[in-house]
Amino acid sequence: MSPALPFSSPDSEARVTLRASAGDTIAALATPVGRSALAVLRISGPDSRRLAAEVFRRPADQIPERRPVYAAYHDLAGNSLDQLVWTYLPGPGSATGEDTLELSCHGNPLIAQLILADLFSRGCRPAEPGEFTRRAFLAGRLDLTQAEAVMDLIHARSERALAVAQRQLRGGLGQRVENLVARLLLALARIEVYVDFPEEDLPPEDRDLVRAALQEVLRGTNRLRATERSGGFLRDGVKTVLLGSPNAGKSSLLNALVGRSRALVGPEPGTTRDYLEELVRIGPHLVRLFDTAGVNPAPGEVERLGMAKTLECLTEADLVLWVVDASRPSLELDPVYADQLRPGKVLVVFNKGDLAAGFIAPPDLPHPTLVVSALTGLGLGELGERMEQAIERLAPTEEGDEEMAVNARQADALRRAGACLGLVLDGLAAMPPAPIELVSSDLRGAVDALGEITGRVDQERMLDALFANFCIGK
Ligand SMILES: Nc1nc2c(ncn2[C@@H]2O[C@H](COP(=O)(O)OP(=O)(O)OP(=O)(O)O)[C@@H](O)[C@H]2O)c(=O)[nH]1
Ligand SMILES: [Mg+2]
Repeated sequence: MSPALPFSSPDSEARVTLRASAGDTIAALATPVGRSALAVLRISGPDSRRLAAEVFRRPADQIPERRPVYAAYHDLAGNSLDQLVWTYLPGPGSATGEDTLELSCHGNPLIAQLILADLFSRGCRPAEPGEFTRRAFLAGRLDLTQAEAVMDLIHARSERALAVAQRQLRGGLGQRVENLVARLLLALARIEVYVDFPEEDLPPEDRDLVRAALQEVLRGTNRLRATERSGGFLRDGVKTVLLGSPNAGKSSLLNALVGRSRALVGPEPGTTRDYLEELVRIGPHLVRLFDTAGVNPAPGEVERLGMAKTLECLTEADLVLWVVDASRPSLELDPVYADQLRPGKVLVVFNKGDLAAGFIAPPDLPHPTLVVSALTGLGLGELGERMEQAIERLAPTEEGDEEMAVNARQADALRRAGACLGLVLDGLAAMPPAPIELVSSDLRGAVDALGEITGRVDQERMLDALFANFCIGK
């Protein structure tokens, strides 16, 4: 399933597998509670084979492996609870690395409940949240980035979020991090030899080699860290604010983009008082669209409160759709709002294009413009495309990084690794160079920080392996 990562010795995996499978046997419903064609129950742990033998009334040594079987499930009292399909997968070649049993019963929550209750009375216990994935990690079937990807995959709400989660689940991010770690360890090995021989100084040619390698790792670390912004976009959506004068058609545009009548629309200015938000998919992206109270130069009391909320939304916006009525085009905006309209995050949307035949947007605006009609649908396809392009520009990725997006935990580890590497590089560049013990300790700090990302780095073991390739004095 997961590609073999460098340095994970079979020995260390055997150790964790032992620990994981010394545990108890867990069971849980893997599908939502409710009526459906099927419900899936998962069981993992050392009792899986015994349970299969008991409930399907077969000798324990005649349990088919890796093959679906259709049979009646018998509870402790001997009642048949359901005719279902079950599959037994022995460890370590299962998802959790343990013996597992999977049941597909009829999708009535009562059946699933009765089966679960029976399994519990036979010695299983209810699985805790995430426990199957946790066991997979402990058994070395997944690294931490892959375990996190399982959650991301389940929660993904856009095509891009799906693609990123899939790639991470395949080990894409873990592999990248492990490559960086491997390069750090080579550098560490080169340096540490001299810790043991204090009378020798790190020769200049070694120092240059190490520095060049570390600079490259630092670049790789920063590059990965830069994908955090798109990570935020994937999980929470790109915060996009509809801003403009009262009556420009902001709420109508929100409704058009969402595809249903979500916001109140009215002929009177000042219809929207409080902001409202709605998730919408624009191309492969998830967008969190905010409809706001119009910016009125002479607001009433409640309108003023609404406008304060508009400003709050605006300051946090990733992208702004500045909506202007094309039939009465005015680009005047209170400076408090206008100051937030930094180029790169603004699209000027001239709405009511149906009322302004022949309208041409002023060419001297510092933002891209387009003409639409929320009423007739004119230009809405183009609006989607332009939003898509703007989002791509907000979180630019280097080639090959399109399906990478680190989360906050990973970004924090990358930041700490980068800080350690900065210290190492400063230490090596200083004249005279910093003591080698210090440099090596900072370098280990960087290895540790990166290791937290996958949770797989067994430093001592890797160092042993690496040092084995170095001869003394080198
Ligand atoms: N002809 C035409 N009318 C539109 C268009 N978009 C909105 N309208 C009308 O303009 C009026 C105001 O629309 P809203 O969507 O409520 O405008 P808003 O910007 O949300 O207004 P506030 O909430 O008051 O700030 C309504 O009567 C809409 O039917 C359009 O593209 N063409
Ligand atoms: Mg409105």
